Amino acid sequence: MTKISLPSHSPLLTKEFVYGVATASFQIEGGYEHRLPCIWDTFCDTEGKIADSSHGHIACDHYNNWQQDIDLIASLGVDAYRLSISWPRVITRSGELNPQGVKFYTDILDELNRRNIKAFVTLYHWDLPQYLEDEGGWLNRQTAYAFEQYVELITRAFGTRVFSYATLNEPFCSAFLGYEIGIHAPGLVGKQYGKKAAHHLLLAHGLAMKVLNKTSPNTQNGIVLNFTPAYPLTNSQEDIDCAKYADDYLNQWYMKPIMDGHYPDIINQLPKDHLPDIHPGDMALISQPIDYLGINFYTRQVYKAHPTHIYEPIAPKGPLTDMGWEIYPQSFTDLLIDLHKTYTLPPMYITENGAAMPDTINNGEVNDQDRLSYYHTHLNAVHNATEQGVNIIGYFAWSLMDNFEWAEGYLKRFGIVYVDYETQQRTIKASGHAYKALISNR
Ligand code: NCW
Repeated sequence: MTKISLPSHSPLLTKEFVYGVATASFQIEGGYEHRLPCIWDTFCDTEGKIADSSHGHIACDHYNNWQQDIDLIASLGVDAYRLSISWPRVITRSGELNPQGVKFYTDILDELNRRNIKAFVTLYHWDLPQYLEDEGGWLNRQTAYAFEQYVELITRAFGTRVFSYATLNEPFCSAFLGYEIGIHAPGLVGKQYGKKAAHHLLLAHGLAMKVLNKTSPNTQNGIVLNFTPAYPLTNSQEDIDCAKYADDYLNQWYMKPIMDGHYPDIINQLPKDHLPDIHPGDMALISQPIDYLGINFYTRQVYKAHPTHIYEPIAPKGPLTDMGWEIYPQSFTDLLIDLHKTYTLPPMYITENGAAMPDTINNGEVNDQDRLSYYHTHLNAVHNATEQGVNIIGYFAWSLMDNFEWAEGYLKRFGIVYVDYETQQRTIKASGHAYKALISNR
């Protein structure tokens, strides 16, 4: 396969449909000495947490290479670039703006605007300032108010440079992976933490939406959630109940409060010490209207009832990506249709979709047929959902380029552009060329 193709009548082939590429600050920037430490610096310094014992001090050195990287983005012909702001780069220890950090981003935003590339700015993609973690991080309600202040300051500083804001990226990952099973920063383990952290993250989202309505009423403002659809292994009631529980615990826990103003009913089954600390007015803040919903999709999980582990998925059968994640595009269509049936949805962007694959570079070329085919089947899965009335208005490939893949370090490559970390040379992969062709042939 050399091409990503879609049915000729597809809404994904109209000029209005937004195509973009996405990155996140900690994963690409480096420029470590020009910002405050964050929880991922500390996590990387903790033995045994990162597969290759690496860190984010240099990463793709985007801090120094951002101009060439914008050339690269422009050369792909995309309509939009989704980036995140490093909170510890733009805010000082005393909570004021750091002018040098702000300039780094305003220069990038100005350059994107000059080239007519829409800037989709994520305000939090996991790099919490370490000084806030020292006060309890997302277990401390005050962190939500610190986020509110940061959002107020940074969005005023950005003025009219931005097209769209996302408050948070994947609060599931911050709360569950970071504060419940400990495989992401800050690495806490305990069921008594996960839902408490989740609530403060959602509160931070609600507070930030209120700020954005005031400081940036003309941008599209929303949130980015990840979904890993849960399927029962068999039609037995036990397996169906198990998958439903997992879906409520892992996916709908973040969606339902935003859309419906309350947590899934399984909240009534949780032991008291696992419960979030909900104050009067919190759920109203959390469920304020959003202009759009960002959906990140990678894979599904299959569940079999188990006497003790209520939401332990079974090991996936192939085909798998290099992350060990099952490639199952039908579940992308199923997910979008389910959401459409369950909620009254705003327009949606696919804010991330893509695959890590074991790439090799040969004679200056990366022939990543497996990733190319992932994009082909998943874009068609999105198309199939639009046929059933789901309103998807854009799609972002994760990721623009290979980068620091969190607990996997530099071992997993998600880019449509290959990065040689020794030389910082970028090479567009076959998938990147195919993505470019899809966009320009619309
Ligand atoms: S780990 C994760 N990611 C990857 C990361 O690079 C990016 O920053 C994130 O936004 C790629 O996209 C997101 N997300 C976790 C998704 C959970 C999938 C669960 C699979 C379980 C088998």
